[in-house]
Amino acid sequence: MDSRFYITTPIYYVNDRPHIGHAYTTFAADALARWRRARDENVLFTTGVDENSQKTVDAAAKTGEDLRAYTDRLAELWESTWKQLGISNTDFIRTTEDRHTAVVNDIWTRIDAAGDLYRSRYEGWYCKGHEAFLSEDELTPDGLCPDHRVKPELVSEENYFFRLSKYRQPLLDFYAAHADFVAPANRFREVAAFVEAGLEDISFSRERKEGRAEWGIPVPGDSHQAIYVWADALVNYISAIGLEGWEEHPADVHAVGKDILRFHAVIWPAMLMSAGLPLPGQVIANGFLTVDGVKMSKSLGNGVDPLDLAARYGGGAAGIDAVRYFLLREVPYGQDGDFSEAKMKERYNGDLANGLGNFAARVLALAEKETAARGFLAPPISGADREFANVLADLERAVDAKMGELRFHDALASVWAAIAFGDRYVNEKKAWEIADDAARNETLFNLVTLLSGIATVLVPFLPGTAQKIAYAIERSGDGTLKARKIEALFPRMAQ
Ligand code: ME8
Repeated sequence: MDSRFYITTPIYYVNDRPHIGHAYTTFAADALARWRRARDENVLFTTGVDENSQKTVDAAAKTGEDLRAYTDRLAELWESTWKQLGISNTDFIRTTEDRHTAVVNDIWTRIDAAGDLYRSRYEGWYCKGHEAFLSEDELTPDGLCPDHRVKPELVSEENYFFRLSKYRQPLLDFYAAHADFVAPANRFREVAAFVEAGLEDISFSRERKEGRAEWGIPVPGDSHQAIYVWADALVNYISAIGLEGWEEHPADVHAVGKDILRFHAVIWPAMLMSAGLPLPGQVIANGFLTVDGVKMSKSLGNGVDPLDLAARYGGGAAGIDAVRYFLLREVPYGQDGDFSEAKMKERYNGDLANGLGNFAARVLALAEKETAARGFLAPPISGADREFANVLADLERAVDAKMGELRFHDALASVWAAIAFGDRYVNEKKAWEIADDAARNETLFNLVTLLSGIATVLVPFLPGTAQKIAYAIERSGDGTLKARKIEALFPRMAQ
């Protein structure tokens, strides 16, 4: 059986630093990657940066840095941010790498050979401030660029066009045969309706002239044109594994935000059909995060830096897990959600410090005492408490089922229900004052088993915390357990 699992995040533009919106998509992909790995699948998980954009040129010009030096610095910033956040990606793609350029050339050549590229005149509104074309619907009602407040110039140039219109029916047939191709389902309906309404061919290149499209991958055989940044960027998913690798096993999941779903669920599959290559298994799209109800944007300067945020919640693995927990627990995947310090603190103190942290601390402190007194905790002779055994088995099943449906928030709610059960169990049994050795041993054995099971299902969500708990519990071949106390997992924060 092919146990490979290939998951990707978008490759992010280097005109900006990572904020928690980018981190959200990346954490969701990371949770899925870790979940698959825990099921012994051989996971390939890629992320990276999209460099061949006019935005890069503009951003570098603003800093006054050399374009190459700026791009290298930003690529390094993105890669090191993911490393510091503990993202388990197995590769990092830059679109200025040779391995990418080579595959982009191959794909372009295949699409051309299929007769799906033709030259035509492109007319559009060119904004000098943006150094980019704006579509009619991006302009203000009186025809101005919304950012620069000037009337863009009507430019007309020859470009290569991709025959996207030809793929309307093949895409609809493909969607009909793959009911899970886009998730959540409501987004799939939007995509299908958009394609149903008809597709227009799209400009796939830009004329290279001074001050425009000088940066980017030249069209094979026509150095006067640069490949449109999206026609270049989407190919990164193949560059990471090579054409043969993709033919053998294309991506299972592309994790993206809702803003770029059409590129991934319409244009990308059409490009692959044209190039005679297999299609990805699924495109999943998260909703948009706002900060205190306002969209994150550079001009507002309200983009929350995920590393700063993690540092404010204790730093290290605990701070990172707190951010991961908040994002995956608070916002049902696919819906828009809001970040605020107040909500984050509430989740942190309520769910992490008082909930998981307190439960782990109680169980491990009691179990350490018992381990110190008797050397170990023995499995109950009477056979485990039925209700207790069911809680763990149900939890594992529930988490698996919910992960499969991308209901991260529900999977976490199930884990917290098991923690609440564990808290009740400690209190009802009064584990700390049971006089009978066998009964006390059984109760503590059960509690440590529950905590250990909770840590296992938390691996995709709170990897650092799961590891700390796992390290505190030692299981021997004969089924006995030893446990030791650990430092507070999530020290309470002042209100
Ligand atoms: O679009 N809430 O890159 P990008 C949730 N280079 N997710 C958010 C978000 C927010 N407020 N802000 C950003 C590009 N994201 C292209 C992609 S892929 C072949 C090329 C996430 O830097 C979300 O996943 O603008 C969104 O789709 C992505 O970042 C856009 O990143």
